[in-house]
Amino acid sequence: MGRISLTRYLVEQQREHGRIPGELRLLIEVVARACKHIAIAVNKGALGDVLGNAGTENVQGEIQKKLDVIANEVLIEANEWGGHLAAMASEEMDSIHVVPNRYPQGEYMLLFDPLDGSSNIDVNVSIGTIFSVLRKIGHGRGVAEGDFLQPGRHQAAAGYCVYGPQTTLVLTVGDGVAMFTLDRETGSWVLTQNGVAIPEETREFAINMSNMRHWAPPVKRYIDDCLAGRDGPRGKDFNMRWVASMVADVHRILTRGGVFLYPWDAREPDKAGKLRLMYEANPMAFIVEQAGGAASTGTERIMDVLPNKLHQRVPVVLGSKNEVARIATYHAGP
Ligand code: P6P
Repeated sequence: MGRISLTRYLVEQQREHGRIPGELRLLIEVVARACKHIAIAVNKGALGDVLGNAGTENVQGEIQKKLDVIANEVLIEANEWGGHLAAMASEEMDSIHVVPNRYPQGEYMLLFDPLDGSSNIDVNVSIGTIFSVLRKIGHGRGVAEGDFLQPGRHQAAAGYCVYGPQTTLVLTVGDGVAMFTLDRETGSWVLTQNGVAIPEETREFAINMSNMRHWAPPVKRYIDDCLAGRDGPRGKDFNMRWVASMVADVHRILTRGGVFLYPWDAREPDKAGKLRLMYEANPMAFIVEQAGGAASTGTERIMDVLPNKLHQRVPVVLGSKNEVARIATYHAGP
């Protein structure tokens, strides 16, 4: 396959399928360029002043890493002047960031986790940026937080960039999933996989096992059955992976199948789970479904969840379709 750049892919998608209007193409290219800048900062590591804590907390009450703040600023500055966005929302910001009046506003709204998995930054394990694109509802410059509270099935696009052994951008606009690898010599994103398909069956699960005693019974029973292996109810042995970086775990599942679980647990019973719906679960659910997988809370499709808060959390079960379906039956059972 001759080298196809991200720009050519987007132009040809628009020409052949009409799914990427000019403003959305500009948005995706701007986000992709911002991810390149974040990749440069991430790759500096100890050589740049980018490791360690920023000395601040985010809306989640989490200590911010310097790279959390840097990545957030890169995405805000890259996207606010182009005229393609009306507003942005970020895991790292309490409230939405409306495009300043000095710039034209566009028809899209961008949500992102600027640097997911930041607990892995200082130990040199893959991390990533996750983004979700919604269409602005209503007209005029007024944008409120409530305009963001749309179910995931309304997303116009979603993607992530994984900063790992390769820097890879994964994208869907609702017509399958494409992967682009950063060619550092030319600085361009090159199409390296198109029509990504997650195997429907798997023998690999991803969950933080240290929380086992806090899980609800359906999750405990599901994992126990996997651990029982070929002599147990599943009749086959399972492998386990947990990177503690959602982007890395999801990328592995897109590449070779598997199921990822971050369920509700009793450590913080008032919270629905750890992961956030609007800029982690929804974009990853869109990507996984577009690759033939499934994404559920355990009891309902993630992309059907009606949001009521910008930073709300949700239990997440996603990956190989048949395994996600099985886990849903454990939740539906006695
Ligand atoms: P734990 C990273 O902080 C994150 O939000 C996801 O990327 C990851 O899957 C999860 O939390 C890891 O959580 O409790 O295993 O550290």
